Order: sequence, then structure tokens, then C-alpha cells
Amino acid sequence: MNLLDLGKPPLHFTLIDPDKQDEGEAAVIAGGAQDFGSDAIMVGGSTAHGQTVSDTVFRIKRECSLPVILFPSGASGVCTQADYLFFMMLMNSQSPRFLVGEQVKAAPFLRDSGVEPISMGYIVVSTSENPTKVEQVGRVDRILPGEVDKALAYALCAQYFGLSCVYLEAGSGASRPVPYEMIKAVKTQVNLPLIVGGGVRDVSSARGVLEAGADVLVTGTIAEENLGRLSEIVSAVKR
Ligand code: 1GP
Repeated sequence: MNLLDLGKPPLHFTLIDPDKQDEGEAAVIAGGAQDFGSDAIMVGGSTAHGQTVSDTVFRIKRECSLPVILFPSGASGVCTQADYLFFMMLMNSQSPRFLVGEQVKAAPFLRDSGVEPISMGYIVVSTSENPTKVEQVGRVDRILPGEVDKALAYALCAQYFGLSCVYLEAGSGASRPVPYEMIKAVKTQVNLPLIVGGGVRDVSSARGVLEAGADVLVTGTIAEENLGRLSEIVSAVKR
């Protein structure tokens, strides 16, 4: 599946972390996201797994007709109710677990699940002074905001490995989004659909990320905090 089969870019995906609210609240966020014009619901988080993920996906699917894409932190974040799963390699992890270990555990289950994998090169950029959760859990080789060439090298690896898309991630709740210059470099030099997320909480940074070249903008935290702001951001993506 090509990510851009989900729609003509720019696209907006709403990320819901099952550990941040109960299933009912998650379904309300998903319903709102659909009404505002978001293109897909991503479900996952650094600590979310098992039954919590399944219950949340089940409830979202009942209330909302958008495609649901799992965004797992490991094999235990996989469930059968979703439509797609980001089959991701955390490219700048220093742990074999996030390069291929969790994927090996998940693959046989995924084969039998009916959930369609979307391969993705996941690159975590360190935009905050204090390491974000994903930086800590994923044991990343830090990419600092000025290290555009380093991010670009990882993104090129995603292309040469034959992965189907690349995600530049500042981490959920990051104090700043991925630098625009970095997004621009990856967009112009890497021939893959480009997802960008982390730290986007207002229309101005959403526009900045899109103008720099993101095909897909992901927002998570803002949907938990302020659905009105989510609506403004989705409108900015879609105008
Ligand atoms: C995290 O990029 C996503 O994986 C979303 O980040 O929660 O900061 O919007 P936020």
C-alpha cells in the first residue's frame, strides 16, 4: 500500500495514544477528527500495548469511518481490528530491538491478522532540550536540529532499503517541531512520501511544516488538549 493512496497530499493524520484517555474519549477525538477533515487515525504510543490498544481501536472503528493505522512501539502494539500498521524501523535507534527485533516478533502475527503493513523509516530528531519519551525508549543516536545532513543520510537509507515512506519525528509533546530546513532537505533529496510530526500545536507551525514539504502532518497532543485547535490545524492543512 502506498501511503498516498489514502488521499492527495497534504494529508493530516490524528494520533491517539490509548494510554492517554479511555476508549470513549478516544472515540470522541476520532469522531471530531473525521468531522474536521483529518484523513486517518493513527493509534499507538511509547507505552501502549495489548488489550488497551485493541479496545481503543475497536471503539474508534465503531464511531468513525476513517482508516485506522497502528503506530506501535513494539510487537505488543499490534491488534487485528485496525486497517493498516506502520511496519517501522526506528532508523537512528542504537538498539537492535527497534531496528528489527520487535518486527521479527510481530511478523508472523501480522501475516495472519488481515492488517496491511505499510513499511516506514522512522527517524527521531531531538528538538527539545530534555529528551522526549521516544528518544529515551528508542535509545536513539541523537540528531540535533542543525544536523540536517545526518537526518538526510538516515532518510536516504530508508529509500535505499526500499521502505515505502519516511517519518521525521520530533516526539510527542516536543517543544519544537522538526526544523523546516531539515524537512526541506529530505523532501527535495529523498524520493519517498514524507510524514512529519511532533510538537505541532498551532496553525503557524502546521503551515511551516507543510510549506517545507511534508506530505503528511501528524498531530497528537493537541487533540487531547483542545479539539478546537485540532480543527484549526486540519483546516490549515486542507485549505
Ligand atoms: C508523535 O508525531 C506525533 O508520534 C505527534 O506528536 O503529540 O506532539 O502532536 P504531538
